[in-house]
Amino acid sequence: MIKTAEMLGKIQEEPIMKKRVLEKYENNPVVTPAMMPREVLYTFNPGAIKFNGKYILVMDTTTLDDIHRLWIARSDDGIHFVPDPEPLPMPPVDPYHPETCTYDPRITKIGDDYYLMYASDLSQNNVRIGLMKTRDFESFERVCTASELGNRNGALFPEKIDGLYARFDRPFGNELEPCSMWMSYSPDLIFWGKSRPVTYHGKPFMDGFKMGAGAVPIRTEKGWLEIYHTVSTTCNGFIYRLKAMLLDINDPSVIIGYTKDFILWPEHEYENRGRVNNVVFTCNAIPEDDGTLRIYYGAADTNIGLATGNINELIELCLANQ
Ligand code: BMA
Repeated sequence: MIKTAEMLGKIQEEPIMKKRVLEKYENNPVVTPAMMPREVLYTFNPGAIKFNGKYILVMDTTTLDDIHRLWIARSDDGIHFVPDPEPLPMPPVDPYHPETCTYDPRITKIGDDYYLMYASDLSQNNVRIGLMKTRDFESFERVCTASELGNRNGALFPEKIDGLYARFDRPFGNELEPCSMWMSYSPDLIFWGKSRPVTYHGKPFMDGFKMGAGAVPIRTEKGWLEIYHTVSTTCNGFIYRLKAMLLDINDPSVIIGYTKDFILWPEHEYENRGRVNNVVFTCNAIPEDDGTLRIYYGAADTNIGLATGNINELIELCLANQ
């Protein structure tokens, strides 16, 4: 039907309902390179957790030598962050497994330990998953040297599944057939195996051109809630956006629902222009006692934004697509 000008006028007068499942903080970004104590190129993709009542971000920070280093920022209110004077003191590596860039840290609390699972690059084609732990966010102990080639987006589950540690990972495919999210298991956090793709109705689940774990999964009464990233291709390159999925509590390789629509996407200048344009990317979401979920996210690989939503609403959205 062709719409007349009068009809269009009426449509425009109707109130526009634009409630989103995730709302971005109005004064985003919460961290920018300009806030750092020394000149850096980018601050992005933070691991995030609450520790002794404070919010901690372990950020990807690119120093002027173009190396990605982990760097902590701390806050009392989750909005005003103060970066440490220096990058995070990395524990030593063994000579067979040197690390150049360390990035995308995901923080998982197990018992009294806070694990940081991160991507470790020696070169573009030599990406591995590293793991270290801390109890105070001042000093860090290496759990294992990143040694498996061609894997990243490691996100450690906060509890064992069937007696084994569990993680999401994203083994590399190639540019034509990039891999999606997988699960792997380990008896000791060093040797990983029993790997299997994350599945939906028995089939490997693929969303977008590439996809991978985002946040460390959160246990809920309805299943593991996972915020993940999905990558679309356009004429001008990739767009990184976020969705959520719900996974079986006893077998998290099984998807029991997911949000059909994007829940977070780049739209503002601080998300659209930077080291890599059009990217929102998360490593941790913090569940609060009142049911709020705080998602800290990297924006255009340059800044850090905050978005909040309600955990139950996200679960309901996932369960709408089973
Ligand atoms: C991914 C990771 C992220 C980055 C994203 C967009 O592969 O390397 O650190 O935010 O690409 O550049």
